[in-house]
Amino acid sequence: VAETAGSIKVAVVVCLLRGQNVLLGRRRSSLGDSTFSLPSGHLEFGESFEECAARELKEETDLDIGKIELLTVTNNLFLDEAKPSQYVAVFMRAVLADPRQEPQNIEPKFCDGWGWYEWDNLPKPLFWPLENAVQDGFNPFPT
Ligand code: 8DG
Ligand code: MG
Ligand code: MG
Repeated sequence: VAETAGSIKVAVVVCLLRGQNVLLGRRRSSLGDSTFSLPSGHLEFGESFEECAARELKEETDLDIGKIELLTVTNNLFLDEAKPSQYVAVFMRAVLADPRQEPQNIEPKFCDGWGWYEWDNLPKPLFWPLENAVQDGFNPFPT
């Protein structure tokens, strides 16, 4: 158990799949700067996971979600920050409402840009919570 009490937050993480590809962006953040991560954001009061995923994806990429479902949950401790935090990360799998829609970089302060990457050939370095999940065998593609 961590010695410093911090805050616990819920993050919703979107695995947006298109064919064999997943959408990733390079972070601009004090957490995991320059690493590749899935679109994500904080769950707001009253939201469902599905609503949060759709809202965050829209805010960050302007993309619209079609079918969406719950995949898994991970528990991530960020102790090296000025304010230690713990995230319960809820991973959702989604596909686009219109597969022809392309991502826009709506929040350039927080992301260098979005791109489609093959799961078997992911860019490096990955944001460490995602890297850990992958190391643990996480795979968002339907089997
Ligand atoms: P918001 O204030 O707009 O709601 O949130 P945000 O600014 O978009 O937050 P974010 O950093 O993009 O995502 C929320 C947090 O989710 C992030 O700081 C750390 C946490 N997180 C995990 N695991 C994972 C993961 O695998 N991928 C991503 N992208 N974030 C994760 O705990
Ligand atoms: Mg975000
Ligand atoms: Mg956000």
